[in-house]
Amino acid sequence: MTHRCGSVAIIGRPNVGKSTLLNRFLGQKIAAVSPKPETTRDRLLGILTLPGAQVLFHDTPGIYRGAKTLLAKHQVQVAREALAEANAVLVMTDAVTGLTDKDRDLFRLLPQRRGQSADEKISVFLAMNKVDRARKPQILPQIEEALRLYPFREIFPISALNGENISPLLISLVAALPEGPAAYSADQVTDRPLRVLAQEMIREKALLFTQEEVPHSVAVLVEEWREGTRGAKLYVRATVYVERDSQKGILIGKNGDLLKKVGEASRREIEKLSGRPVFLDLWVKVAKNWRRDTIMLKRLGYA
Ligand SMILES: Nc1nc2c(ncn2[C@@H]2O[C@H](COP(=O)(O)OP(=O)(O)OP(=O)(O)O)[C@@H](O)[C@H]2O)c(=O)[nH]1
Ligand SMILES: [Mg+2]
Repeated sequence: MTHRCGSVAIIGRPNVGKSTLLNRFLGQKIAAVSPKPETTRDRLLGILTLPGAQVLFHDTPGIYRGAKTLLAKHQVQVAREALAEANAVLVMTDAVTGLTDKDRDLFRLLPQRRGQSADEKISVFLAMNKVDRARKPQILPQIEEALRLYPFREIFPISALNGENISPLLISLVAALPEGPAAYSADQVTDRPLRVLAQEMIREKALLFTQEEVPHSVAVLVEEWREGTRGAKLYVRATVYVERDSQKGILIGKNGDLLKKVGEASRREIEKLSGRPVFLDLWVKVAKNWRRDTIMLKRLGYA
């Protein structure tokens, strides 16, 4: 039997559901998901091992034009690199909002197919997500417009949230991958250490419980990660960075209530990831304008 292995870049404008889909494919949550745009800031590898194939999914930050801060430029760069390196590309749009100018801009970045050139080898699929909330008559015109703009190999209306149409999509993606042996062991889900996934879960909760400009100003660093001995809790000390004193106040909240909520919710996620009880020691610090600061971006892993 042939065995396939290759990478699939999941690409799309912010907030269409790329990370939700990655988690859905893996059947496990490794990527942060939130209703705020620009949740994903870095490429995240999710490894799906099947009986006849291994799919290396690359979740990417949302692509858009006019990125201003160093962090935002990094995000767009990361997504473009993943797009350039993938064996197959899965573009995602939002069926509820329909195609927007940001989607149309993104279609222009996709590999152009000219005759039998090398680019022909890259299959580009489109997933129109969130169909659980879209009206059926809305979808067909979107498919027609998408096909006028780009020769997608196949288009799938899906719901990353409830799993609708995910299996046929996965079958087509696997068929588009090159033949080859598995690149990772069957039990490996990502190449990132647990502590990095834990940082993402803490950031997800900080995003969830804050509004306006605060989510964009949040970064998380795990400073200490100590395995408990003989059934004792895993000790995790992490710092939530914000850009201004006022944001620090917001994140801590009255009597520390908000930070407590963030801490409890993220502790539960880290316990699921690590499979053991966790003691999470959460701190908030100000790093002035870190999104424009090269050194800070490096420390936070965004460079
Ligand atoms: N109704 C519905 N909501 C969805 C679906 N998929 C994702 N969402 C929601 O859409 C929001 C954004 O989801 P994410 O997975 O974080 O989107 P993303 O494309 O990774 O966003 P960025 O990382 O910011 O680019 C979240 O609130 C999700 O719960 C879906 O199929 N249906
Ligand atoms: Mg994301």
